[in-house]
Amino acid sequence: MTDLIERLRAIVGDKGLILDEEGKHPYLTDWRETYLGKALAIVRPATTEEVAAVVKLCAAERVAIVPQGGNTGMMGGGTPHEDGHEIVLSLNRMNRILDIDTIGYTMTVEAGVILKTIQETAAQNDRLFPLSLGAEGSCTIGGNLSTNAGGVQVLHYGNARQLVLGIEVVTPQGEVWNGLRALKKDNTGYDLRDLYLGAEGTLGIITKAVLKLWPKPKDVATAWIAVPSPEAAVELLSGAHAASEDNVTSCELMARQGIDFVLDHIPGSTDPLQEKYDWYVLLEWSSTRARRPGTNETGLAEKMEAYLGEAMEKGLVLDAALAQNESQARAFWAIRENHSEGQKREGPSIKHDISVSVSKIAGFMAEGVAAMKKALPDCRPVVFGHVGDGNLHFNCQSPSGWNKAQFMAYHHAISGPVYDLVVSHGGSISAEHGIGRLKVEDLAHYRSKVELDTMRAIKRALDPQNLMNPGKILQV
Ligand code: FAD
Ligand code: 2HG
Ligand code: ZN
Repeated sequence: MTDLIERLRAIVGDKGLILDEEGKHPYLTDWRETYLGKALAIVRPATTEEVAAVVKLCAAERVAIVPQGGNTGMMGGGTPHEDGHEIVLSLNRMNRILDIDTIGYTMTVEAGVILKTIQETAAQNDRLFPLSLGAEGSCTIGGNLSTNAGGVQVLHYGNARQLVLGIEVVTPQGEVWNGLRALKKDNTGYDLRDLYLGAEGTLGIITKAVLKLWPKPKDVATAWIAVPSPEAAVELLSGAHAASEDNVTSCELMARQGIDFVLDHIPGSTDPLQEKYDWYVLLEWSSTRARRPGTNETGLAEKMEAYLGEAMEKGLVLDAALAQNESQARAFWAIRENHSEGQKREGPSIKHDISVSVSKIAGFMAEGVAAMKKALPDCRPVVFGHVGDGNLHFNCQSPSGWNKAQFMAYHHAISGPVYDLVVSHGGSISAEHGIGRLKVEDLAHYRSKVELDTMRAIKRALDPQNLMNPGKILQV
């Protein structure tokens, strides 16, 4: 083993190697602290060539590799196993923006660039990179692409998969595939790019990407809205598409419970409305058309206000606050984006990152809450999410004061009926967080034999030694 470490050191240098237990620790546990693994070393290459050399060495020595970006994943995909035979290959030193092409609306980046840096670089160039999620200050684009991340603007711009043109990948054999093509059209055989996106590091390591950019919005309206029910939220969104002239960029649903956790645990959070309601929507419309000063033309804020007024008359809205400036809009967003942190601070929770078609949300929700309560009457459902995509974080918080072990004893009793219900509504048991380690058995249970056989065939063909993030997504 000393020999392996020395050969790794020869590739990445001292700066690229973490061997002491204290230094390794943050790389060995996931954001939710569900797993605590061990690793021979944390290896941090600085270039694609170094990644390729590390992978070649590991392939020759039959050492498994766990790729890791910002380590914000929810499914334990970036965490090594407990046996300590793997290395963690962190992309966090590959953090350079390589090119921004404002004419062609693309940005080329290394895989370890933090999402927020990409958003800011785009904005400085009067462009938008629309991927946006609560972990954006720490997650990396390589992790976003490897999980096909969603976030809060999917309903307008699509998942991570739709935001990328080309990628560079180091294969499990240590070969470099340069697929960094900035092409919107490219029908040349099997789509290798799409194979690696969402593969959670099980098929290769994404080292670079060419991302798509959009024009930067110039007029944005944001409202925090109390609604009587999830049905009303869905109907409000349905009408908003036309009322906004197809400018709805976010529509997030929240139940009161999640908001209370944020207000209780995140200092500085304040309730935007005076009264308490059961359900809320955070609605945002954005347009690239700037309001011309000195004209009477109506901007998005006025249009939204008029729309919400009509919706109130129809009983779809109970109360609403329209952000008067950017900092108020940011405060609304902070409440939504702090839902995961609020839940974490409150105590143990079981997450169900599910999707059903938008029109089935309301029906599913009533039955789903009943199923959770039947399994554990004192549990506290925490429902929020990207209602415009039919993606709900249909989470379940432990009864007040319970510890993790106590609550996790109910994991299958709670999740089984919820997932059965999702599947019976034609939905998905993982809408955006992937499978990682946490849902390996669920995937095997809920997907058909033909799908699983095809996935296994792909994995075996590309990674015959099963050294690339083994035990994640699939057991082969
Ligand atoms: P990591 O956690 O490091 O890794 C995730 C997976 O990708 C692992 O399997 C890892 O092996 C693999 N991987 C990482 N980098 C590479 C690479 N370069 N090549 C190959 N494989 C790689 N997710 C959403 O989809 N939508 C949300 O709205 C959302 N909100 C979140 C909010 C919070 C507060 C938190 C903590 C997480 C949230 N997530 C969300 C989950 C998470 O942020 C995303 O999955 C994110 O895309 C992971 O990026 P990362 O760099 O942290 O990846
Ligand atoms: C979000 O939408 C994330 O905020 C995290 O996907 C969801 O914590 C969760 O369950
Ligand atoms: Zn989400």
